[in-house]
Amino acid sequence: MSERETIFALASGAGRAAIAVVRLSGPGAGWVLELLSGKRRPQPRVATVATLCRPDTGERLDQALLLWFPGPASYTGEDLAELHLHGGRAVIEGVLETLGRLPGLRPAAPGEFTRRAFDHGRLDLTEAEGVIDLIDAETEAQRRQALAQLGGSLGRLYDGWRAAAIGLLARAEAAIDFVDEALPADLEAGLTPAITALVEEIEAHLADGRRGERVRAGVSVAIIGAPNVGKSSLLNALARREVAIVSSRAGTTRDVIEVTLDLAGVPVYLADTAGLRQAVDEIEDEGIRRAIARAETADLRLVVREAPRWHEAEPELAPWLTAPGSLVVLNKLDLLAEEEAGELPQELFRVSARNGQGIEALVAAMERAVAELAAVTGIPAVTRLRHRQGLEEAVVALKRALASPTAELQAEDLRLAARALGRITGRVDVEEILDLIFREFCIGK
Ligand SMILES: Nc1nc2c(ncn2[C@@H]2O[C@H](COP(=O)(O)OP(=O)(O)OP(=O)(O)O)[C@@H](O)[C@H]2O)c(=O)[nH]1
Ligand SMILES: [Mg+2]
Repeated sequence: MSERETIFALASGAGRAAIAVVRLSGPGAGWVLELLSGKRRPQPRVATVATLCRPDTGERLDQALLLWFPGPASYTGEDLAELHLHGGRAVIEGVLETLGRLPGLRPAAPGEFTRRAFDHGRLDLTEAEGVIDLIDAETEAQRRQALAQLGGSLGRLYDGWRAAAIGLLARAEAAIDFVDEALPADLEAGLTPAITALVEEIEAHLADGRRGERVRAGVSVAIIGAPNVGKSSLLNALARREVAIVSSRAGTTRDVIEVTLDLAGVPVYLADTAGLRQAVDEIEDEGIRRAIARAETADLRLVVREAPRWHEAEPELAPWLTAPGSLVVLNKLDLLAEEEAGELPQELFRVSARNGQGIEALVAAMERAVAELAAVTGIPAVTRLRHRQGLEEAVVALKRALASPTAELQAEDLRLAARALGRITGRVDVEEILDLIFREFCIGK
């Protein structure tokens, strides 16, 4: 590898703050610390106060805290320095401008610090993705999952499977060498069950109902029902603010209106939709089409009906009432006298969007359903489509290996399986996927 440039970037958020952190990585990091502070580089990993000055004019830039992490035991695996500055705009600009004028230094590209960490073997690709997810995490479940991934739980699992596939490949290749002789019985006998066992293990991991991907991407919930039953009122009650327009006119909501909730630590996209009925105009017709599309793709549905009319048939709603993932909600409970309310089916959710009755129980049920869909158990789950595709590719190759007519073809399929698994953690031909992954990063990470 040719001598790398030293990169620098503001690692903390943009805008005025108490502290701003500028990070430098590369061979010149230690030299920069000495140049700006006018002192020998500080002791490794010990915070040291220093006055930073422009090297050309001697003008003071800031009273800062310096951290020095000599490579290779740093985040990037290279010499790394952090300047903890006062977070004022002029301080940050003065320091960045000064760094930009120094020879061998340049601003970092998005994700470049983590890319260097990967290049130096400090992280595998799943761990690097864990870093992105942790930065993006907005809920508790997302944080937990990202931390586990960053800690290497997924990487270890996939690397283990890759090692198993390579072990099988070695055995298959041994079989090729024995082609003219009697194959040692244990070699031949052991291979098929071992491949089958690996297939089963990977398939069990894939059959997780997309729990991990849901934690990252969120769970979608659609509110559907006839016009005027109180869908928008329910959305507002659940969101605890007036998001959607409520009116006594049937057909008020035309478009899909979405709010984000945090339920059981998982982001939930709750969508209010147009009431389902025979549309009276073109716009309503389009709204109803969107409502149905949303209901079809949602992970969960709140099917809303009016409590006083719960026994009336609603043909438009019939298929949704019994569909898996549907929670039937009887709204406007406040319109019923107590004894009438007592006659309602107890298994349905009885609420009043107007006075809040029953909303808490509905939220609790939604939380249980969301937790089931996006359970964050101790077991690592598939968190990205990229991983899912690699695992599926490996399973296809392993299954082909089971049916291979010759030892040579079997070996080739096992090699493909190992490569598909290796690509997930970045062990083989990774170049083409690297750019894609690191592009998701922000500058300074
Ligand atoms: N008494 C009572 N009235 C309610 C309740 N929820 C909603 N309403 C009233 O029912 C009417 C319709 O409410 P919306 O929330 O606009 O109903 P919607 O289902 O969104 O209607 P569309 O958007 O037209 O499909 C309004 O007058 C609300 O004030 C409730 O729990 N109790
Ligand atoms: Mg509405």
